[in-house]
Amino acid sequence: MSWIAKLVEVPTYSSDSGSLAVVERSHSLPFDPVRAYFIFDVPNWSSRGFHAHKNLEQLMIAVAGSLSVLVDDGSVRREFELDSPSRGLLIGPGAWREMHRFAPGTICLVLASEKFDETDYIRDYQDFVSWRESNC
Ligand code: T46
Repeated sequence: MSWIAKLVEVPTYSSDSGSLAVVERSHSLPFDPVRAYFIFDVPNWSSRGFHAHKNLEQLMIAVAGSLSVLVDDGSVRREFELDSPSRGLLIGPGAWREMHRFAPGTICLVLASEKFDETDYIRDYQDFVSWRESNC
C-alpha cells in the first residue's frame, strides 16, 4: 500500500494545565480543509464507512476515545488504530475505508479536502475494485 493512508503526528503542547493539539497545513495536512465533521455516539457493536472516495482526501483524528480504521487499496488491507488526539490518519483518494471497534465516548474529527458530494462515494465493494482497475 503506497501513501494512500498513513499515520501523521499532530503537534501537541502539554503542560500542567493540560494539552493543546494543532492541525495546520503541513505534511500532516497536505490540503486546505473546506469541511469538518465529527462522528460520535457510535454504539460499540456498530461499524461505519464501507465506502471509498474517488477524489476526497481526509485527515481523521480520534480527539476522544479510540477506533480502528481499515483501509483497502483494492489489493492490500491495513488496519490503523486511532487512540490519541496527537496522531491522525491521512487517507488519500481511491481508498476503501471501514471504521470498527469504537470505544465508548469516542469522538472522531475529520477534516476534508472537498465539500460533501455523494457522487464522489463508491459504496459497493465490487464497484470499488472495478473503479480501481480502470483508474489507478
Ligand atoms: C468518510 C468517513 C470517515 C452529509 O450530509 N454531509 C457530510 O459532510 C457527511 C460526511 C455526511 N453527510 C450525510 C450523508 C449520510 O446521510 O450524513 C449521513 C451519514 O454519512 P455516512 O453514512 O457516509 O457516514 P460514515 O460515518 O459511514 O462516513 C463518513 C463520511 O461520509 C465519509 O466521507 O470517509 O465518515
